[in-house]
Amino acid sequence: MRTIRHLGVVLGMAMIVFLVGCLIPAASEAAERARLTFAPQVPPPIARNNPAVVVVELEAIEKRGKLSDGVEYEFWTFNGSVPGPFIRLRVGDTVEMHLKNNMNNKNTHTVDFHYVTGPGGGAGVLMTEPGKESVTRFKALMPGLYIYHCAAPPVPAHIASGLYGLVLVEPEGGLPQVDREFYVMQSEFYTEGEIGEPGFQAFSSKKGDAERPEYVVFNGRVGSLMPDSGSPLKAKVGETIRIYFGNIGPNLVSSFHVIGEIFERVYREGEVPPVDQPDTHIQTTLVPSGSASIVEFKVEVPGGYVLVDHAIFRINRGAVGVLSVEGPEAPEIYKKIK
Ligand SMILES: [Cu+2]
Repeated sequence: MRTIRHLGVVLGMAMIVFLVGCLIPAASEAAERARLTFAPQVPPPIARNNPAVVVVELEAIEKRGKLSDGVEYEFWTFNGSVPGPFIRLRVGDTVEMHLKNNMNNKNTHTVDFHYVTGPGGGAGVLMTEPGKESVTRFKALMPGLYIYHCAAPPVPAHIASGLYGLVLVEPEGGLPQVDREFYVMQSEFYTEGEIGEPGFQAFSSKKGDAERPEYVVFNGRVGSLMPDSGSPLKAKVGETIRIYFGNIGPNLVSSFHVIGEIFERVYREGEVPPVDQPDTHIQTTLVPSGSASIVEFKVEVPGGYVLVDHAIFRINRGAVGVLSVEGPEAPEIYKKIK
């Protein structure tokens, strides 16, 4: 009898421990690791409808890579890629930010996040020497599509070398659903040799000062968004497309245009849908250096749609890509008669 009563007490205590164990995680914010993607891929929409603690891990890596066919450049990258990863958050999230600076790097790096409210957008507290790691906490106060970039001195050289990317902070309730989302970022490269000059090309601070780029590209190199690139943009007739378009410059303003399409909606300079009165039926949209816009459109006719900076001589410097659309012809919209 005493044994049974003793067992009852033990079971009761175990039940209390179990219940407390269940209650503790529910009482604190859920922590999760941000799912990062490389251009032109975008992470899936945020599924939760409450803020969370989100761990974001970036690593500055300096490495030589291909800028164009036969042309190499000393890229400074986040996580090995130019542009750096796309980071997707929700308004109200607390970001636990980890910045590593690879031990083989020669330079100090940091990040200025345009979504961060506070001095330098975090650049001061994230300043990190090679082989070190910095950890910070930032709260995402406002929804938007934001640039992030290195801001270690000399800032222009660090940006011109490839240290930038985009952060999307979703509003409460998320963004309206679309069929496909793409991540495209425009930037310039200032090389000692003229465009096309083969071999390794060092960064030219002089050309940066003069605002005379040799290359103007989408997603970090010439041809990254061409059909044979290994990361082409593809869609099907009838689908809705959303492009998160960033322009880091470092000098030029972009006149972003998709040949053969009209942007049904444009959200300028970091604004995100839904908004009461979006800008509609836009042919070309201006994206300042250090900003980003969202464009949305539906593809009705199959074929190739060419992404350009409509300051059109820049297509000769690399600012060109293709969205390939497959599906049935639509002769009621588009047809050759003779
Ligand atoms: Cu840097």
